[in-house]
This record gives sequence, C-alpha cells and structure tokens, in this order.
Amino acid sequence: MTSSSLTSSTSIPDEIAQKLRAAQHIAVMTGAGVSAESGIATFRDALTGLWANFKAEDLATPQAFVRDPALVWGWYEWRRAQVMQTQPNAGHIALAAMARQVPQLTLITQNVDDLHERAGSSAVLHLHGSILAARCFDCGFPYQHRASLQQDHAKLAPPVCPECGGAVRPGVVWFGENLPHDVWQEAERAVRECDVLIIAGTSGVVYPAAGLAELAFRKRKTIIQINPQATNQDKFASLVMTGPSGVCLPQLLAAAWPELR
Ligand code: BV8
Repeated sequence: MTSSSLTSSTSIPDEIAQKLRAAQHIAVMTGAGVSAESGIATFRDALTGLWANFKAEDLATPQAFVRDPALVWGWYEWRRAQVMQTQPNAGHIALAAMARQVPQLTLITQNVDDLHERAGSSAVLHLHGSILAARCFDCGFPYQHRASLQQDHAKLAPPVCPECGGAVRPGVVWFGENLPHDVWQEAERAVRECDVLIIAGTSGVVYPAAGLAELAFRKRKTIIQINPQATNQDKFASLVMTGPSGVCLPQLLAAAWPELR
C-alpha cells in the first residue's frame, strides 16, 4: 500500500476506510496527545512551574523519587488533579465507538490517565501504569488515594505506607523500570495479529512502546498515524493524518462506518 498523507480536513482514502470496515482486529496505540484536547498536558508539556527546570525523563525515575520524594510526589499529585478534573474528548469517544463496530479492538496506551475507560473503552492495556493507582515504594502494598487534590505547583511529602512505614509512590512505570510483563506481551501479540494499527498522539520516542510501530511495519500491517506534528514513525505509516486526534479519530470512524454519522 502506498503511503499517503492528509490534513485533518481532507477525506480518508477509500482503501483505508475499507480496511477498517473489514478488519477483524484493530489495534490502537495512544500517547499523551490523545488526552491533550481534554486539557491534560502532554508528557513533555507537563513540566511547568516548580518542575519547569526538569526534563520528564529526570523526574519520572526511581532515583528522582529517592532523591526528592516530595518534588516527585508533588508533580504526580498535580498531574492526578488535572486528570480528575478533565473529561474524555471526541478522540477517546470515537475509539470506544470503533470497538463496537469490529469483532476485536485492542486499545494499548502509554497514558496513565483513565480517560479511555471513562469514554467507554474496556480492557485498556496501560503499558506505563496508572496515575490513579499508588503503592508503597518498599513493600508494594496498594495505597488508596485520598480525595484531597494538589491544586498548585508545590512539593508534597508522599504518604506513609500503612503496612511498613515506607514512602508511597505513584503506580506508574518509571524510566529504567520494566513494563508490566503480561500487559506488554498482550500488546505485542495484538500488534502481530491485528489487521490495522492506529497510532495516535505519541511522539514515538519512548521504548519499548515506540517499537510497536516498526513491529507492525515489519508484519506488513496497515498503519495509520495521527499527530499534528511529524514524527519519526511517519515512515512506517500507510496513512499519516496531520491533525488533532479529537478530529482525526472521529473522521476515521465516520469514513469506515458512515451509518454512524
Ligand atoms: C524499559 C509513566 C527495560 C510515567 C512513562 C536507560 C536505562 C533504562 C532504560 C532506558 C535507558 N535509555 C533508554 C531507555 C529506554 C527508556 C526510554 O525509552 N527512554 C527514552 C527517553 C529514550 N524506556 C524505559 O526506561 C522503559 N523501560 O526500557 O525497561 C529496562 C529496564 C531497566 C534497564 C534497561 C531497560 C520505561 C518507559 C516508561 C516511562 N514512563 N510514563 C509518567 O507518566 O510520569 S513514559 C511517558 O512518555 C508517558 O507515558 C508518555 O505517554 C510517554 C511517551 O510520550 P508521549 O505519550 O508520546 O507524550 P509526549 O509528550 O512525548 O508527546 C505527545 C505527542 O502528542 C506529541 O507528538 C504531540 O505532537 C502529540 N499531540 C499533541 N496534541 C495532540 C497530539 N496528538 C494528537 N492530538 C492532539 N491534540
């Protein structure tokens, strides 16, 4: 299939619409860009205020947490407050609707928010964990978040584990930590077995997640890439849609299933 590129205002090639409509299994991989239109700062934009002088990769590590638990916990609590105060957008909703049109849709996300679930998606594969889960850094005991939400940019001492007295950490996968094994295995299998892979809202720089695009390319899948910016994964795509996922995903849904319009 020749690759084609279109902006979010031009129409979807019939060949792509037919591939989606006829698909037995669609795999989708989302990144922080899919939550951007809900008002959640993308991963690399989430560094403002107190954290403006840090690189995400330098805050999202076990070493950063050990070095300054209050700085890291304050960042995650500020981000968790953002998640709790936002709603799913048209992109999340379109993916939940698409799952109702095909025999199988596997939704893989790098995002740590729950907007896919709140839009109606189920069995979401969270490669990088969840900001809504927390556990003890030392013993792993799950921690139930309190309702109080961090509103401003401030350091915040993490809670103390009720089991062992250790520090509570966010339930996300940090740089240098392994992805949850079963989740990763299932994501890889879905990309190997799918008919179409849709990649939306990711800069494609974090591995092993970013490797799924090349895996799909090697397996000669139909790949649709959605991002307002060019990415280094565009070369793998059968179709590059240059635009926001909140516009492009509903456009894909309407092109493949016009009866839903
Ligand atoms: C691993 C959770 C095996 C935390 C995240 C040295 C030692 C160890 C490992 C490494 C190393 N060097 C490299 C590595 C591998 C490393 C890695 O990939 N590093 C990168 C920086 C090169 N990976 C790991 O460490 C992984 N583990 O390899 O384990 C291992 C173990 C030990 C030793 C060796 C190997 C773990 C990676 C997981 C890190 N955790 N998140 C948190 O959220 O705080 S990753 C983080 O980045 C988020 O999950 C985020 O989703 C992800 C990717 O970023 P994006 O989602 O793409 O977001 P980003 O902001 O980058 O881009 C947003 C995109 O959206 C942009 O392209 C933008 O244009 C677009 N956009 C904007 N608006 C819209 C839009 N798109 C559509 N619509 C819009 N409206």
